[in-house]
Amino acid sequence: MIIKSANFVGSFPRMDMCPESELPEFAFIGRSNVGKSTLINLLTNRNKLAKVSQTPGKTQLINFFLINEFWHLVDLPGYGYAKSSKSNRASWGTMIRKYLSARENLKCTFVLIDSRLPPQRIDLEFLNWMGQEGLPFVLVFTKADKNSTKIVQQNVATFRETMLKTWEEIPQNFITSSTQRTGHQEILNFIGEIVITTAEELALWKAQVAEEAKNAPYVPEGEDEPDDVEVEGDYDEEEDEEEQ
Ligand SMILES: Nc1nc2c(ncn2[C@@H]2O[C@H](COP(=O)(O)OP(=O)(O)O)[C@@H](O)[C@H]2O)c(=O)[nH]1
Ligand SMILES: [Mg+2]
Repeated sequence: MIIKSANFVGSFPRMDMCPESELPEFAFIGRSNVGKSTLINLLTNRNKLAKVSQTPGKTQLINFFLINEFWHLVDLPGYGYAKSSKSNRASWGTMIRKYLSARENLKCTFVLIDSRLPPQRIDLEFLNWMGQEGLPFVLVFTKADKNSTKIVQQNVATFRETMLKTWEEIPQNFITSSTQRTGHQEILNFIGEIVITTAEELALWKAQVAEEAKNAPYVPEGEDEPDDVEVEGDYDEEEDEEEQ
């Protein structure tokens, strides 16, 4: 997928304040400083779309971006910043859990993992919660340029092995570097495949609506139009009302 447009939609403090939408949505989350903002900038090819933060853990907002006018990229606040207060962390948990488990158009969450580190408890706990909730996610190992390919591969393997102690299978993973500008195209292609499916479904649905409109009963000019003509997509509601 090629990014033709990327626009900031807004920042929202709570799930129920997020814009209502049927567009496919993809969320990005990870520990503070894992490289989330940097990755979002790399993905969208915009230098300052997501602020590369100097004060990790400070932003506690859900940030929405509209990509190619057709899908939402959602930048979730980072977790596990040591200096954030207990109450801060608790409200982070509630807000994020609500968004992740209740957002119906959320297609997949990208969970970012620092490729330099051995498996971190906070990441594993978060992933276990995602698993318990049955929420779809993939892993992104960031900052791959900080070590040799061999060490990165070893760390990825260790992470997967650790997960396999409690998981039957693990979703796929991506490896990214902002300095080498690698890994982002694979992520975009992954998103593209899901979005295209949805686009096809949308086109099909539109064709169906057009077909139904074409087959609607002919109404001679001057006569009262039945309520359900020319009200695209409202047929079910109208029928329901008649049955009552
Ligand atoms: N070398 C290298 N540094 C990175 C990479 N990704 C992020 N960083 C750096 O890591 C720091 C934290 O990145 P940021 O995107 O602000 O992390 P966030 O808190 O998860 O949004 C910044 O200094 C980035 O420049 C990467 O792939 N390679
Ligand atoms: Mg950030």
